[in-house]
This record gives sequence, structure tokens and C-alpha cells, in this order.
Amino acid sequence: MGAIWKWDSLPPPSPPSPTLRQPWRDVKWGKPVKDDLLRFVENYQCGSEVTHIRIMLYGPVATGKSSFVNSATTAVLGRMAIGAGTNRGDERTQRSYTTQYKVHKIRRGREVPRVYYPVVFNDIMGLEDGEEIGVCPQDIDLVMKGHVKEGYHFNPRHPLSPTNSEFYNPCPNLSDRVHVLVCVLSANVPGIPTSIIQKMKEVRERAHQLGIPQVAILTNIDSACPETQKDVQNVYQSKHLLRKMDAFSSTVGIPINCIFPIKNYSEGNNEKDEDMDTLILTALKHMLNFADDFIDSVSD
Ligand SMILES: Nc1nc2c(ncn2[C@@H]2O[C@H](COP(=O)(O)OP(=O)(O)OP(=O)(O)O)[C@@H](O)[C@H]2O)c(=O)[nH]1
Ligand SMILES: [Mg+2]
Repeated sequence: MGAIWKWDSLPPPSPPSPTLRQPWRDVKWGKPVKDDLLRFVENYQCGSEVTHIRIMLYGPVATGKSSFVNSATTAVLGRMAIGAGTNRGDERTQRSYTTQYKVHKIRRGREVPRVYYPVVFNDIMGLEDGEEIGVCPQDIDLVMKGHVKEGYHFNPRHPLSPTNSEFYNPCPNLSDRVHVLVCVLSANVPGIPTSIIQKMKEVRERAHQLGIPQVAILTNIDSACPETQKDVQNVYQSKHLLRKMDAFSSTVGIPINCIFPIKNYSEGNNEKDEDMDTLILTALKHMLNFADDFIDSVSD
């Protein structure tokens, strides 16, 4: 009789790998790839219908909305940018750090008079868990339609009133309107409170009615996943992040191919990094393309 294979001759099972063998999204890395993406953004010109593309960020508190504005600026300029104030780690609370409506531009070089890239970011207050706290979905609706002027302080109890505020713009043009809506979620949270999911749903439905394209970015892929913390290139092999993206996709109703994982430049990660730039610029490129489609669709 030949040798008998026995179960107990097997080595003890190794723990399941936290990473997939192959990335589930086809991405390329390296300097030429990053440089191509950068060239796309540098050479990007919006059509004559608008003076710039307006990207609006919304989402729960402390998910990295303001950090994304700084990260996109950092990736484009090749140097650290801190224009959008961020929620300091040691003081982080469930209340939004950003309370004022700010529009962030990216300056091209040091030319005088100033010249800017044809893209601006609308940074707003975060959505909070509960009634009458955090930004109201009605105010997000007004920002999307271009009715809110920069500098407006969000009042969680009362949305901006058309009748008694100097910050209400009664006649917005196409450049004042939002051209792409970005939901910012953090991979480093156990879940999203249902009251916030409900507010996000209201915002999404309003954007859908207005025809505004929607994408999401998933931040904190480093702090949420040790494999990605070690090496950003593991992002599309991390089983944990794939599960998170899948869960967020079904919860917030954004298809997974429109969710872009990001590691933001932040207090702890402020060294310029090609792979971080690749993820940030990839997301930005898609946002610009979707915004172009929207402008085409409303300018016909
Ligand atoms: N490690 C890590 N930290 C991040 C990342 N994104 C943001 N942070 C940190 O998370 C904190 C909150 O970031 P913010 O950009 O202020 O978040 P926000 O969504 O603008 O917050 P509110 O304005 O309060 O709603 C800051 O301490 C950031 O440094 C990320 O991708 N990785
Ligand atoms: Mg903020």
C-alpha cells in the first residue's frame, strides 16, 4: 500500500492573508503615471460656458473634506498647502471644525495679477448626528444651486433665507453652481449614524434632481488599514478596504467605480509622496471629467 496522506501531517493553518493576490482595480503607479495625471490637471481648460469647475465636498464631520482641498492643492502645486483649516487630531470632536462656507482656489505660479487654475473647491460644514446640528441639507441644496455667497456662516437651526441675508445670491450663473458633488467618507470609522445617512440621502436626491454628477472619496486608507499604511500601493489589494468601499457603496448609493480611495496629506503625513499624489490626482481627474459632462448637458 502506498503512503497515506493524513490531515495531521499538514502544517498549522496560516492566518488568512489581509490582501488579495491581484488588485481589484487596474491602476498603474510610478513617476510617469503621476506626471501624466499632473499634466492633465495643469493643461485642463473648462469650456467657455463657465469660468471654472466647481467641486463641492460634503460628508460627516472630520472625514477629511478640508484636508482633501489641501491635498489636491499640494498634489497640483508640488508643495505643501494648508489653505483650508483642518480639525486638529488632539482636539477632534463630533462637531464640525469648518463652520463657514469657503471657496478655495489654486494659484498658478506667483504671477501678478494673480492667475488661478480653472477649478475651485467648496468646503462646507460637516453633517452631524442629530437634529439642528451640523450643516442643514437645505443649505447644501442652496450651495449646489449657487445661491450661497462665500463667507456665509452655516446656522444648523435655520437654513439661509432668501429674504434677509446679504449672503443670498438671487441670480446665480452657471459658474456659481456646483458641477460635481463629492461625498467624503472616512475608512477609519466603524459606521455612519443613521441620522447622517438620512441627511446624505436628502443631499444625493437633490443633486440627482439637479442632474449633478456624484462621486465619493474614501479617506484615511492609511489609518484604517495597516497594509496600506505600510505601502499605499496595497490599496486595491486590501480586503478590509474593499469591504469598506462595498459597504459604503450600498449604504450611500454611489457605485463602487465612482468611489476613489485617498490618503490625505495631514498632520502625520506631510512628506510629498508620489503614490498619494497618484490617488489624489486620479480622483481629481475623474471629478473634472464628470463636471465637464454636466456642463455639456446643461449648456445644450
Ligand atoms: N491619517 C490620515 N489622517 C487624515 C486623513 N484625512 C484627514 N485626516 C485627519 O483627520 C482630521 C480631520 O480632517 P479635516 O480635513 O479637518 O476633516 P473635515 O471633514 O474638514 O472636518 P470638519 O470640517 O470638522 O467637518 C485632521 O486631523 C486630518 O489631519 C487621511 O487620509 N489620513
Ligand atoms: Mg473641514
